[in-house]
Amino acid sequence: MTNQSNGVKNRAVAQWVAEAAQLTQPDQIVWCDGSEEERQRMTRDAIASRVLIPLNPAKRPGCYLHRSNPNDVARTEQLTFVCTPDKDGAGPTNNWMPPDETYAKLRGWLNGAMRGRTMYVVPYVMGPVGSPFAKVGFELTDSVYVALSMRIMTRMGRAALELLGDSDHFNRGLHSTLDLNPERRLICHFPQDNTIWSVGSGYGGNALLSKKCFALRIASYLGRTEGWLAEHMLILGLESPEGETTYVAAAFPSACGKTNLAMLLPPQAFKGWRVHTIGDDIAWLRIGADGRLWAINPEAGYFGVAPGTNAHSNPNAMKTVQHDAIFTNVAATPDGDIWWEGMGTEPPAGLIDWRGQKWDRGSGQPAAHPNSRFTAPMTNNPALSPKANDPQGVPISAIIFGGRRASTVPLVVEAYDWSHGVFFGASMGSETTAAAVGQVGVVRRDPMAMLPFCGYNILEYFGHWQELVKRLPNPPKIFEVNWFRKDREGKFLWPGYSENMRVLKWIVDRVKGRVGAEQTPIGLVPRKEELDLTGLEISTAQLQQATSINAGEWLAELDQVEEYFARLGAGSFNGFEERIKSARAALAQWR
Ligand code: OXD
Ligand code: MN
Repeated sequence: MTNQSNGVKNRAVAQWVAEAAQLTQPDQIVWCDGSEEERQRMTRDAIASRVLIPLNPAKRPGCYLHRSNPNDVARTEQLTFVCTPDKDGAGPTNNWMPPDETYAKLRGWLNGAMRGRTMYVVPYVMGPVGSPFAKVGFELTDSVYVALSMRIMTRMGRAALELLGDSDHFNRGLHSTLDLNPERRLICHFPQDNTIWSVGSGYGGNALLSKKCFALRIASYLGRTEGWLAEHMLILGLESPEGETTYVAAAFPSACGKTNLAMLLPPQAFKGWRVHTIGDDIAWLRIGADGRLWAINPEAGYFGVAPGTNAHSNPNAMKTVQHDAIFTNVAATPDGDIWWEGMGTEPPAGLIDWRGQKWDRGSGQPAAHPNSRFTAPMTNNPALSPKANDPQGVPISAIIFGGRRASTVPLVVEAYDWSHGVFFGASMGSETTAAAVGQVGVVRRDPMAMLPFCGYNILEYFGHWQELVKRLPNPPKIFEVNWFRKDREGKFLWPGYSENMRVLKWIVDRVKGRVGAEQTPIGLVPRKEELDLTGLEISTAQLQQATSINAGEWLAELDQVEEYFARLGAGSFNGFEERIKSARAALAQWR
C-alpha cells in the first residue's frame, strides 16, 4: 500500500487514518492538498475510470457529467441512523441503533472494502478559514467523484490541516461505496464521537459527508452542546437602492427552491435592489457580542437541483453552472452539453437520458432524473455576497420558514414573537419531493425543515430554540411563507421566483418598522396595499386567495399539528398546546 502521508504531523489524524486503512485495506492512500495540480490528476483518473464524462469545453469549460447507479439517486432517510448511547438521545424522529452494535456491523461490511481501490483522505474546513464558526472535518472515501465534489463544496485541502494544528477536535468521516448494494447501505452518525460512517451509497446527501451528515446532523448536536444552531437554511442579503443591506435566513425542505431564492434576481420594477447570496442550503448561527444572531454558510459550493432551473427561475444559477461544474444524472446532448426538464429549451434530437440510454421522447419518462444535480463553486455565482467569506458572518434580521403547500398556508405571515415563530417552525409541513427516496407530493410535517437532519432529540431541539432567545437580546423576527398555494383548478396563485422579492421587501420593511400588517388568528399578514406590487399583474381575487387565512382549513391544520406533536410527545411542550388553543379560539371568531 502506498501512502504519501508521512509528513502529516497531527497524531490523532495519522492514527485514525491508519486504523481506517487497516480495516478497509485500500491499495493506496492519497492525501488531498486541494491544489490545482491535484484536481487535474484526480479528474484524469475519474475520466479514465468512466466516473466522469467530460463535457464540450467550448460549451461548458471545466464541466463533467457523472451518472450514478440508478438505485442510488437520492437521500435514503430510512437507511440514515443517529447512533446515540440511548434511543432517547436520537429522539422520536430519527432512526436509532446502539453505537457499539452499529460500529461492529459496519466494521464487518468495511472489512477489506477498499481492496483494489484508492482511499482519498479529504481534509476540509466548514466555514471561512479563521472564523470563530469554522470547524474541521476529514472524509476518507473510496470515491473519486466524492473527493472532487468535496473540493467544490468545501474549503478542502492543506488549509484544514493547518487550521487543525495538533488538535484532535475534527469530524471523522469514513465513506465507502462498497458495491452500491441497497441491502448494504447505511448512513450512520455518532454525535458523541463526532464521527460519521457512510457505506453503500455515492449520492451527494449520503456521501458528501461535510453536508447533511456533518454540517447539519453532527453540527446540530454540537450546536446544542455549545450553544448555537446548525440549520437547513439559505442566507441572503437584500440591498436597497439606498445601499442598506438586510440579511435573512430561510428554511425550506429539500427541493422547495432554496437555491432559487438565495440567488434571486429582483423583478424589473425593483430597480436598484439587489440580492446577495451567502449560502443556499445550510446556516450556522451564533449569538454575537452585540446580542444579535450572526450567520455563516459553512459550505463553499452549491449542490442544487437541476430540473426546473432556467433563465427565468434562476438566471444566476444558469451562469453558475456555465463552467467548472459537475452534473449528476442530467441528460446529455449529442454535442457534449447537458439538458434537463424545465431548462426552458426544447429537448434536442439524439438526447441521452440520465441512465446513458437514448431518450425516447414518447416514453413519458424524464430525460434527466427529477433529483439530478449540479455541483458548482460559490465563486461562480454572479450574485455571491462580498460577505460570503467574512469570518464574522452576517447579522440576521429575519428568519423565514417555508414549505410547499397547495392550500392553507398564506403567502406570508409574521409571528408575534420568537416563541410564536418557534411554533411556526416546529409545526410546518411540506409536500415531499424527489430529493429523498419515497412517495412524492404528500404533506409531511417537517419541523424547521430539519426532520431528516436534526442529529439529536427533536424535543430537545425545540427546547434549544426556545432557550436560545434568553441569551439573544435582539432576536430576528420570524415569518412563514408559502409560494406554492394553488387555486381550485390546481394553478399556482402566486407567480413565485423573482416576484418573491415583493415578499422579501415586506419582510425587510416589517423588520425596520416601515410597513403595517393585519392581525389574524395565525399571525400578522400584509394587507394588499402593504405589499409592493408595482409592475405585477395579479388580480385582487388571486392575491386575496394567496394571502387569505381560511378558518376551516386552519382548524383542520391545527388538528394535524396537534396530532403530530402528540405523536412526538411534544403535546404539552413549551406552550405549543396553548398556541393551538388560542388560535382555535380566534379562528372561531374569524370572518
Ligand atoms: C439537499 C437536500 O441536497 O436537502 O440540499 O436534499
Ligand atoms: Mn438541503
